[in-house]
Amino acid sequence: MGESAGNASLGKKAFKRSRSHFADRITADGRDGWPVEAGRYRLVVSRACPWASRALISRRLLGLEGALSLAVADPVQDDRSWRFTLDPDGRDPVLGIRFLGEAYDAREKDYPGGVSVPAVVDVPSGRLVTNDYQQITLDLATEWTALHREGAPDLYPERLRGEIDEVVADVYEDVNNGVYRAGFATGQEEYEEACAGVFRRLEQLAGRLADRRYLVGDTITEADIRLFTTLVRFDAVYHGHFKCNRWKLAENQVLWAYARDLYQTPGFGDTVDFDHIKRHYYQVHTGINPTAIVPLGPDLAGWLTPHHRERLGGRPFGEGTAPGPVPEDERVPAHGRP
Ligand SMILES: N[C@@H](CCC(=O)N[C@@H](CS)C(=O)NCC(=O)O)C(=O)O
Repeated sequence: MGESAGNASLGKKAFKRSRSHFADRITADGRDGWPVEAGRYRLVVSRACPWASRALISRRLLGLEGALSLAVADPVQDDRSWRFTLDPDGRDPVLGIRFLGEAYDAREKDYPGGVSVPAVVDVPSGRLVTNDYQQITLDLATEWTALHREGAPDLYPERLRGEIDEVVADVYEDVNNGVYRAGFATGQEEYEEACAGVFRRLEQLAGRLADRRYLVGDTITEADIRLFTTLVRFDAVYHGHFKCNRWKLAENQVLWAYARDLYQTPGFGDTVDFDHIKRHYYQVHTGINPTAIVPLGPDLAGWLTPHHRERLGGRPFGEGTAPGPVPEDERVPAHGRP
């Protein structure tokens, strides 16, 4: 069950994110029955979803577009959850299904949990393999290496894993999930505790990033991907809709520059659709936005302004290189970009 289902049942209980139910892993040795194989799997995302966006970014940075195809769901779910209404006839052209739930059903009939993205589906059988968003990106980085592009960065370097794991645990608790706890709080105290935690952690991260370009080591890693997906949504949805409004990202010099630096790095900003992000949050969470009105702002032009973070040194891709252009059929439409 995802956070929207939590929203639908806003009761007295604190917001709690459920664990992914389908946690099979796609690995080089295929030990769970799902070996890494070019063309076999389809990554289903919503560009609105921060958890799915991690996978979108990793796939681009690692150059897996040709090996792992992509389905983008409509940002606005209906009562059957994620649907492929952006595709001709409302059907995913590869899986042939109208709702992501059909792949969940093919895997486990009458599965009682929610239908969530990201999801990786086995194309030949049409069955869901995994919706384990915490593991999917780690596996793309470490298990799919045979299919990485030439010059792909190491997003989860072995010698830095301890530090990355520590940083992402705090980022998850207070930032990635902290904004949801604030946004879906049903009591003043619960909200204040979560909101204060978000900003306490962001201030600590700003301190860490003041004189270093990236969170861990001197290259882009999994840790940056995970922080970025929350930061890029911050002023557009978390500041207003989730009431995380002590300050805007654009008012924090360090984090705003850090986020712009990543946004302007190939593989990050080119996956982001602000139109999908805003419509999803404001239209789907009617428990906290009953009118479903989508605000006009914020002005997105700032995302493209110079960030000057090169002065801190760092090598975005380490020994590797930047990814090439976005495949034509995956380009984010103009109204979703600054
Ligand atoms: N798979 C995780 C996290 C991923 C997640 O929450 N994704 C959201 C979108 S951002 C989702 O698909 N929620 C289900 C829904 O909205 O129907 C979960 O089960 O909580």
